[in-house]
Amino acid sequence: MFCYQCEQTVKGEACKVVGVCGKIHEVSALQDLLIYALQGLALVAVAGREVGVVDDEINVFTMEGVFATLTNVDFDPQRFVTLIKRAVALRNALKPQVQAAGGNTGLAQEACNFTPAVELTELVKQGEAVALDSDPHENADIRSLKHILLFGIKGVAAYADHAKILGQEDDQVYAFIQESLTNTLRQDLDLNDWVGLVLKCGEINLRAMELLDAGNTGVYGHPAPTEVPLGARQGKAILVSGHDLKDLEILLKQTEGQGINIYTHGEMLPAHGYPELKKYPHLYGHYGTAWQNQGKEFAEFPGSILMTTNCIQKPASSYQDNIFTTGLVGWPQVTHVDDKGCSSILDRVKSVVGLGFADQGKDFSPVIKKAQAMSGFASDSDQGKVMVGFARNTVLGVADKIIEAVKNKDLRHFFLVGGCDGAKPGRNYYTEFVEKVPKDCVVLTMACGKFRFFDKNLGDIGGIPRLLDVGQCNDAYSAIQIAVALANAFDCGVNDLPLSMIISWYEQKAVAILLSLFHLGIKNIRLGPTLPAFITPNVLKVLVDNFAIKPITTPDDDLRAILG
Ligand code: SF4
Ligand code: SF3
Repeated sequence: MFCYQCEQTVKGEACKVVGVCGKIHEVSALQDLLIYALQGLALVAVAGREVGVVDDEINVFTMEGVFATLTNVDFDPQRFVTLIKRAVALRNALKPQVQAAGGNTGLAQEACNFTPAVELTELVKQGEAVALDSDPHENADIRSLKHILLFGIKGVAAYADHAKILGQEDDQVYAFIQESLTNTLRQDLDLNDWVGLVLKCGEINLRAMELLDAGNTGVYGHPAPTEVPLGARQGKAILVSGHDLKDLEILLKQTEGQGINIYTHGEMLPAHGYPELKKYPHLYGHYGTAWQNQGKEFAEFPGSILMTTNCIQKPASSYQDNIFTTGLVGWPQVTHVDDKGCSSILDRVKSVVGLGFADQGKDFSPVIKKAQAMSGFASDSDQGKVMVGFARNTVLGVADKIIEAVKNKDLRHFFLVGGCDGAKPGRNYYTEFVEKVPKDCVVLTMACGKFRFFDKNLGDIGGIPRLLDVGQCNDAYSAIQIAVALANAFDCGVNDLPLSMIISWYEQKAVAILLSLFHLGIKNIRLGPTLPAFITPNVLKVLVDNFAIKPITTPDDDLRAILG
């Protein structure tokens, strides 16, 4: 195997034997083969688009297939076998339609003609042949940019999938994912072409995040400042982790009046700020911290656990029977709650005729039954509270106050300290950084990296809290909108604001967000804990020359460099 798509890759180079994330060689090969099968499907889909043949099912399938290969989403080999075979079946069914419409289906390309093997071991061999390092003669810089694009569209696919679940779609996002898959097969593009495609990925990702923002706020309302208890309430309990607000809503509806308290974990924390979610009195509080601590935290939770989307880790035997997956997330031998009987097309029809996308056919009764059979919390416990709900609507609602504080020099600087958390010790940088931020500065945060400091009381500046939780990584659009609105208010560019971005990355959604920031021309981002293994020195030079991106150093040095 050869996988280097995330930050924790072995020795900062690549996972070659087994993934640090727990991905085994077999799954890695099947993921590579799925991407290859999707490239073949995309070749036909792109040719179809040229002659007006656009297939909704293929658009959504391609997006979901790409998302399934994102770090910590799906570790189940059988599900990848199903996806590979489905990709080829869809490709074969589309070809004659495209041909009938006069399209050139690119029949000469191997990816268009590949037939998946019947046996798993043979499929794995097919996957090995198309691994990311399978062409030893490929120019290293071209490969770097090609893989930035591939990993970028994994992030785009993740955001677009979340948006689609909430009824928000834009065909240009599907088209870009398909075009990018076909472009990653091309040998005729030069470095400039690749840089252009990578920046275009940032632009499309911004659109995907905008759709998701519209989905989240359209369905659940704008997040409002909300106190979230970190302790427990006596009684039966279910823990929901991942990023999917729709799954949480379905579960809240299906547990109403049953005496079960619902707790959020990891990136589900911001759910408490949404009016249409916090109205459920049994959405009680938040339990635990970021994804990499789930082994300990899930083992200690006295109820069932629902894992929506990334980031799942190998479940310990102590809780393997208590954890359930849904959506695109999967782990072998873990019970999966799917949405059988409700195809994407049916979703769309329901939505159009006003039936909404009420529950997508999901039935969480196995999760609920397990919670009822478990002990739950024996007593109430108070472990403090945190505040959430400082997304764009709330922050911009007090823009006047913020502008006045900046003009009066009461508020010197904003720091956006956000991004992914992870297991490496170097990530203590982010805790220390926030602790050392001077008292006349505000910290905006988002995504799971905030669990390094989310429960710190930083006080306020004239009523403006010094720690503002904008939301999940899925809410990066909200943070960008805050920055753009402040720039407009001060009649300057985002780069001229007293704002510094201190970003932590782990998986490919963060790659897509970085590309969006580059697309917007945002400079001087400090990135850590380490730079991606898939960026070559020459590509890094392009990024440094154009965007002045820099690695984090120490909190003291970085603060001194920023504030003088
Ligand atoms: Fe390694 Fe990350 Fe790939 Fe997992 S996703 S195999 S940890 S590089
Ligand atoms: Fe975190 Fe996975 Fe990236 Fe959503 S939960 S930010 S790592």
